[in-house]
Amino acid sequence: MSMHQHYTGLIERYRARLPISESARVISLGEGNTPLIELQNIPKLIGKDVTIYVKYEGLNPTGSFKDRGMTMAVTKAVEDGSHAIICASTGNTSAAAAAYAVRAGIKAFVLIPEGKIALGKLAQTLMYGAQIIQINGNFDRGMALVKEIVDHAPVTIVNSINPFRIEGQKTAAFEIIDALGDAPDYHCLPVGNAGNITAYWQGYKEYSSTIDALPQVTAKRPVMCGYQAAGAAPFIAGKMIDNPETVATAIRIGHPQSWDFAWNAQRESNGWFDSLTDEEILAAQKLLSGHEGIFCEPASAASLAGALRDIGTGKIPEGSKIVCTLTGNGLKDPDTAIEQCKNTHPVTIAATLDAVKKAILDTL
Ligand code: AN7
Repeated sequence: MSMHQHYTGLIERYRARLPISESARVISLGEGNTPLIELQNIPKLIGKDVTIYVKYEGLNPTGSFKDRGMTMAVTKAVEDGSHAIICASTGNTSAAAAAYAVRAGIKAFVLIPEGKIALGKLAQTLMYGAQIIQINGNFDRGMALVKEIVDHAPVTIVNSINPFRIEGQKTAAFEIIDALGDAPDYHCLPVGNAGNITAYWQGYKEYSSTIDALPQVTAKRPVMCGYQAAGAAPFIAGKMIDNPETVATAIRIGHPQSWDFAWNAQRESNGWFDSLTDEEILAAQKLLSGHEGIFCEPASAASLAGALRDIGTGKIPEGSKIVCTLTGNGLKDPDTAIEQCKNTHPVTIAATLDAVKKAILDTL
């Protein structure tokens, strides 16, 4: 075998487990194959005997897990002869749709809520050259419009109601089993539309049910723990909510599209949904960056915030192996990061050796 195996994306890696035809032109940017990083400092800090891994999806080509679903959705759209895709988005889906569309040579239309998209996501989507349709309404309104517009214009929806999105995203569970040799005990992730929790659960079930192909894998499946922002927590309310609000704009969603699938994942895995305040989410984001060197966006930190709370109360017992998905890169939302560090903003000093020496010695 060559020493220089070239990774060409998750469709090639998991082709046998994906609904993809031999002849399809694969639209890929080398997505997937993201690191599963064991936290070294935070477990000691909280004084608990747990093993926590983070699946760092922020290292995908456009900086979020959406690329996993988008490589499949756009490959399928192109195969079906579509010339344009459309999505509603809180930001990451629009960036991914825009990138894969331009790669494929088709058009992308993205509906985004005005003023509620993190800066990095807007910058990417502009640079990839998508048609941005900014609406005077939130994500849920945009999603409703996208579902209607397909009867009036020749566009393919690439939100996670597109089943190929879920197919692509399930590969994250495959990668975790491949890395650990088995599923973890608990899998924690942020929940917005609930496409991702649906995809992971499908992935865990599919991989653990084919133990012929992978004799080392047992039938173990994780408990699925879904975390929402308190101001945008329909799964905790038990019903859709109309005016979701949270600093974690990625999950500012009140009408999740994968409602039934997500409840199914919760029931089948004996898992749960819970909510975190914006303060708890931001504290977890800072804890992770400041103690492990891993920078995720606010929505992603809901997974760790939830896990740490549930480890603290013993709901997740000591001895457990836990995976938290970090859905998006911290660089996506520089405004929130800088705002969070406003009390540690650097002071400017004279450009002299003395002043720099003093600045260092005062701090050591
Ligand atoms: C960083 O981009 O819905 O529960 O339009 O960007 O599968 O919806 C983003 C969702 C978590 C929630 N973390 O995942 C969009 C969008 C990040 C996200 C979620 C999103 P789902």
